[in-house]
Amino acid sequence: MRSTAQFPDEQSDDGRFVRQEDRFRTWVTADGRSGFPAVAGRYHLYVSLACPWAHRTIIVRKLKRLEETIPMTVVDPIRDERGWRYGSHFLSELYLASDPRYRGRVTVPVLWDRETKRVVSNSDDDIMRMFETEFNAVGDPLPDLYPYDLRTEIDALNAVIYETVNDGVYRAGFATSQAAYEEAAYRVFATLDELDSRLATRRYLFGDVPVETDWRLFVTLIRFDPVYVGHFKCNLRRIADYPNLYGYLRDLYQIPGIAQTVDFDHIKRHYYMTHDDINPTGIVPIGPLQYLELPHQRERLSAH
Ligand SMILES: N[C@@H](CCC(=O)N[C@@H](CS)C(=O)NCC(=O)O)C(=O)O
Repeated sequence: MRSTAQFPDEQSDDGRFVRQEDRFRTWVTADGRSGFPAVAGRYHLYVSLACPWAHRTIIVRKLKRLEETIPMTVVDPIRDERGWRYGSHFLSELYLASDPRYRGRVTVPVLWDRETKRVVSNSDDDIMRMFETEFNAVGDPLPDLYPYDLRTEIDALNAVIYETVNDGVYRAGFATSQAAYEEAAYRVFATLDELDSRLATRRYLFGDVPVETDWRLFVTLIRFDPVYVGHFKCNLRRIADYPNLYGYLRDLYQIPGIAQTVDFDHIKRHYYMTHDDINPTGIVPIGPLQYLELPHQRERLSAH
């Protein structure tokens, strides 16, 4: 095994990438019982446009019409050894203000409370859910991205997609042994193959309307051909090679407001220029050409 892991503290002895736990997991609630009531103007979201986990929270903020309620700061796409930065500030300042002993990786997304001046959450899963369910009185109750009667199934599919696809591409890309890489990479494609079949008869993962699982998957699919195929060596197939996943990706991309949340320049520059252990030259590839505006013809799968 080579010793040059991208994140040495998150590497197992057999060369696997084992992601750190989220440190801040307080909840903003509609009724304020947590001490953090869902009111307009109190919270601030810090994101990177490159990061798939942050991207999920940007999409939910947009779909739930929370852009005025929850202002957002976009960090620079390139990190140096001092971490994420915006203007003359570093994201680490927010972490250290909340916990002076914090020694983990400083990650996006971050939901910051302007009143107590601390990080409420650095968990994208939790931030998505808060935006989906707790801000209905100040945002928009529709679309319902976490419908009550589907919650068990949504949670189950989220878990598979997280482990094998969302984090799966990172497990492949950050592996430092051939065995760990192959195991993770094959699992990525096993799940993508299954999802492609599932999407042969359904417009979205759970039927006629997208739910949070679709957006959780979207953020990985949109980065797949430009980044994960090359940079993370997930190259058995491209999304563009999948008959159903490719149309599904275009369908989601063409939903009003979504294309504006996708910044391929930040995405490509971030991955290829920041992970210097896996791309030491920092050269950013010129391709691929993409055709995400092409008709997707998936309306035919809708019941109405
Ligand atoms: N578990 C976090 C994951 C966030 C994460 O890993 N973000 C990456 C960017 S894609 C990051 O900020 N990395 C900072 C670093 O690697 O130092 C979440 O759920 O939000």
